[in-house]
Amino acid sequence: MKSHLLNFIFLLMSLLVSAQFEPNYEESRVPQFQVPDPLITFDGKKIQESETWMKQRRPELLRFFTQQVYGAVPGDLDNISFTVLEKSRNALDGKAIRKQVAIRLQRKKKELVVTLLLYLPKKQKRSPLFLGYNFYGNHTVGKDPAVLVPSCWSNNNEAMGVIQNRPTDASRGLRAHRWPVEQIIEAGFGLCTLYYNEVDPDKNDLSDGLHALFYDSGQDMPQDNQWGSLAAWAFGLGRAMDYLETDRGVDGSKVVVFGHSRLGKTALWAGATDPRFAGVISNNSGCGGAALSKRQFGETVGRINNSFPHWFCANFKQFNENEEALPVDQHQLLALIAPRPLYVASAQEDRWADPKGEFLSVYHASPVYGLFGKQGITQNTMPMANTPLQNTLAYHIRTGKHDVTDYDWEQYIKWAEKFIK
Ligand code: GTR
Repeated sequence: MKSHLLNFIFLLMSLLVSAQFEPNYEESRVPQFQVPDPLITFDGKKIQESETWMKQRRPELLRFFTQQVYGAVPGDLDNISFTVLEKSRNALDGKAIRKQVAIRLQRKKKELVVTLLLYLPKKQKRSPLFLGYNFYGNHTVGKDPAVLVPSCWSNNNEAMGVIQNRPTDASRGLRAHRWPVEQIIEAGFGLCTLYYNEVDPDKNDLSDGLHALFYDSGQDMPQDNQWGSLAAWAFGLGRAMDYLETDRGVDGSKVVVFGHSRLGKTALWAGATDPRFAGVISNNSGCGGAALSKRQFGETVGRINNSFPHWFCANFKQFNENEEALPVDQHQLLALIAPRPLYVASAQEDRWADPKGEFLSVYHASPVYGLFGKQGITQNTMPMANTPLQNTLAYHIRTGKHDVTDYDWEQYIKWAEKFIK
């Protein structure tokens, strides 16, 4: 009898705990909240012109996201240099130029080398270009046998050809479906990609990669307001941009930074912190990316910080299960990119990333674009699936899962032809 009672109590408790920790996928259970107004300063002043946005409001928001969300870059590099490792004028059946470039980052006698893979259309001199990280190595974006296999630490994944924590030739081309290189080249854009684990390994000890390069001697953790991995990856995109500005085949004023999922969060932060990026594309970036945190729909601040304690700065953990205390929300991250073109995309089955929260974020960033005379998204209801809204601010939700598809790229190319080229 006693053990029955104990079992019953145990069952009841686990039900209560799981109800509390079960992600919310019900619109009716989204808490009531006020969307912080991007055009009212922290001390209550209304912003009415683009100049005061740029001089007052934007800097205070950027400071908040830097100090409390993604973390500050802790210093400067001593040196950066570029070496072309390989080049061909006959890539992709003669349609493209391929380059592989080593970026050497040096600081206090330490160094980190990151490899860029570039494809540039042959038909023009200087190309606008999409820049984005890949998840498994440059050699996974296509079947091209000349692409170098990285040798850095990687998460074991036999299906993706990562064995004993190293990528292998077996993963060549396994992510080609996410990178329609031919179509990109055909449309007159270049593509530059790099492997995110080369920049900062995606594991939570923060012992290596860019973090190690910037530690003072004896230090093995960033300070509470200093960068997590997302900010380190964003910094890496900036260094790729440093190279792209020197490449005569690239139009450095037309580089669009692109990313999917955690790398979509990264692309947004890169766009917010580095004004050289002419445009930004966030594909299914979700929590800590485009989605409004205060909706607590799907992945929440507490969940993301528990699963990936190394992505954000330590200060961000004060908002675990405490989103209402946030004086900002992610639409203000999007607004930091204004007036530059920005595309946010969701997938219908990607509820974990909260498509509606991603849409509303674009909607609530729109008044800031309006200050600059740029068109955002003015309808406050979500468009139907597969019916993109493409202004300077653009949004689509497509049918299907968390992924990057040909459909997504078709939209990005069409939009970039209009707003970047
Ligand atoms: C998930 C994470 C998401 C998203 C995704 C990804 O596990 O919860 O925020 O970043 O990983 O990057 O693939």
